[in-house]
Amino acid sequence: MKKWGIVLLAGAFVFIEIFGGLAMAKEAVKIGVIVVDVQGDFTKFKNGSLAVEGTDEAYVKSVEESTKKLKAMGFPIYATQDWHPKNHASFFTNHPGKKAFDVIKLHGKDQVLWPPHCVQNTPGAEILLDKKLVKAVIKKGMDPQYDSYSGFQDDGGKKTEMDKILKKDQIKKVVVYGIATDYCVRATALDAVTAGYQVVMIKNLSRGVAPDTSQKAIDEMKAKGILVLDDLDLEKIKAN
Ligand code: VGL
Ligand code: ZN
Repeated sequence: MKKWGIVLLAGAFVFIEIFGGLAMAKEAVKIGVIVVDVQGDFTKFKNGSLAVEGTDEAYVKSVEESTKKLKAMGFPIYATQDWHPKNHASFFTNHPGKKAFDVIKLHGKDQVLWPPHCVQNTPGAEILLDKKLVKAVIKKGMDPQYDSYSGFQDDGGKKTEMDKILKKDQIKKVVVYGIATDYCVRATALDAVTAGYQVVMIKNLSRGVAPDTSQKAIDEMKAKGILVLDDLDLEKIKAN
C-alpha cells in the first residue's frame, strides 16, 4: 500500500502546483492613486490664477467622489501639490517684458511662462480634497530655478519623495488623474512608467490647459503603454 501513498502524495503536489499557481496569477498587484494638483489656483471653482477649462465645482466634486470610492476599495491615495516660492522661474512676472504664456528657454528647455500660481502658503495652493482621504502629499516645484510638472522629479532631475513613498507602500500600479492633462498629469504618468509602475490614466477626471496639447498628451501616454480610460472603471483598473 506504500505505492498508493506515493501516488497520493504526488497528486497532492500536482494539486498544490496548479491551484497555487492560479492563486499566484490572480494575486492582484498593489494599486495606488495619484491625484495631481487639484488645487485652487488651477480651478474655475476657486477663481484660480491659472484656472483650467472645465474645473468648476462639479468637476472638483466628481474628483472627490471618485477618490473616495478608490480609497474605499483599499487603494492608498497620494496627492501632488504644486508649491512654488514667489520668485519661481515659471512665473512671467519674474521675467521683465514677458507676458503670460510666452515661451522662453530655461536651462536649454522650452519653458511656458505662467501667471503666478500655487505660491507656498497661499489659499490658491490649497488642495481641494478632504485631507482625510490623502495618505501623503508630495510637494513639487520648490526650487525657484526649475519647473516641476512631474510628481516624481523636477526639470533639473531632482527627485521628489514620490518613488520612495510608493516603493515603501509596495505600490506596483498607479491610477493618475487631475490637473492638467497636458502638463502635470502627463509628466507624472510618463515618469511613473519610466520608474517601472503600471499606469492607468482617467480622462474624465482630468482637465487640460488646451485641447490640442491634451490630445497630444493622451496619444503620448497611450504610446508609452499607459491604459487611458474614459472614466472610472474599477474592473479595468483592477485587471492585471
Ligand atoms: C501645472 C502649469 C504650471 C499643472 C503646474 O499642474 O499642470 N501647469 N504648473
Ligand atoms: Zn506650477
